[in-house]
Amino acid sequence: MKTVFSPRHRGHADQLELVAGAIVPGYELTSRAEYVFARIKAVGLGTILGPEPHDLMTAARIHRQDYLDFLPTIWDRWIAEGRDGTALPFTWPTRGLRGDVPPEFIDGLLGYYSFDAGCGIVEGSWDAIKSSHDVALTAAGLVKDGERAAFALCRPPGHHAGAGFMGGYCYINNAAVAAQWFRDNGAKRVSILDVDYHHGNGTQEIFYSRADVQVINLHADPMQEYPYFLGHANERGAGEGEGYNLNYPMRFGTDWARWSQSLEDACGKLVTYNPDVVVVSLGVDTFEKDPISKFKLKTEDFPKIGERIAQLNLPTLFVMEGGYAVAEIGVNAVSVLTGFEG
Ligand code: SP5
Ligand code: ZN
Repeated sequence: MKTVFSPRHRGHADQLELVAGAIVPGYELTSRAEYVFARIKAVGLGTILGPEPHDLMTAARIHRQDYLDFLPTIWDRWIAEGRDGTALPFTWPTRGLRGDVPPEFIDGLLGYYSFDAGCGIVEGSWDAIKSSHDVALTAAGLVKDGERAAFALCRPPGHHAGAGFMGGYCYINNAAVAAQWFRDNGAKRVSILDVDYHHGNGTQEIFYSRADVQVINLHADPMQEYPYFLGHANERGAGEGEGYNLNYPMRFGTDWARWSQSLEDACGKLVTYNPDVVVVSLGVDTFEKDPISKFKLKTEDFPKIGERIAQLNLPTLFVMEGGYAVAEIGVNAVSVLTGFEG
């Protein structure tokens, strides 16, 4: 399997985040992608390519244009105020406040275009975000051109980013852009299978009213876990999209026996939908030793995820999402891919 990777992710570094009552070094470290990259080389997974530059036309079909216009300007606006460090929001338009009027000032804009303080921006962040987007579209192109599968080693990740907001370490929704690109390039139906520990709230929001992209999420129950405010089982899509959004929330402590039941059910629904291509939002933060997660998947379980997805016998794009136990993330992510290859 070919991998697409960009060293430009390294510009998104040393960003801070707000978690558990403290501003701390972000869990979404540059070393994450480097461990996966090193493991791909170590096991000889296949050729590693750099991304081709892509414009943001496809991204603009799933993200709001004003949001896409704002992202590249954040750091300069922050610096213009005499700030340094990490650009972070601290005020959000929740219920009872206006969510339809973007303020003029950077602090207001950061809150307007986000849902948490997990998306810090530093000087090199936009270039890394853009490179991650390019990685996803370049890997999608490989699948369209006939590869059975490809791996987009995206960093930063994307599945928490919605049409008009960042959050959860995600800025552009790489998997959603890739799914839209497949639709615009001949695929009639696309399934997104999100196996990250956290609910892919952004992906769900983007496609919620659409029947042409099926969104399936396996994740920690939002009653217990981030992102808390989306991901319940009764969210099944709206309008034409009714029935094309599927959520499998699971409780803290979920192990392979339980998790794989959800995967099995999800795969059945996916086969019934009969997509032309599958986009896998590949988070490996379901791992038992993940520092921010509470599922119990073991290293030996990750190849089985790949094996099951391979049985779908469909063109497949893997898009890197979360996973934070840095030493093991490379082994676990690449194990999904080698499991897929059989
Ligand atoms: C892409 C992705 O996996 N994003 C995840 C964002 C999670 N942000 C909230 C993290 C909360 C961590 N709380 C536990 C702290 C352990 N000391
Ligand atoms: Zn996650």
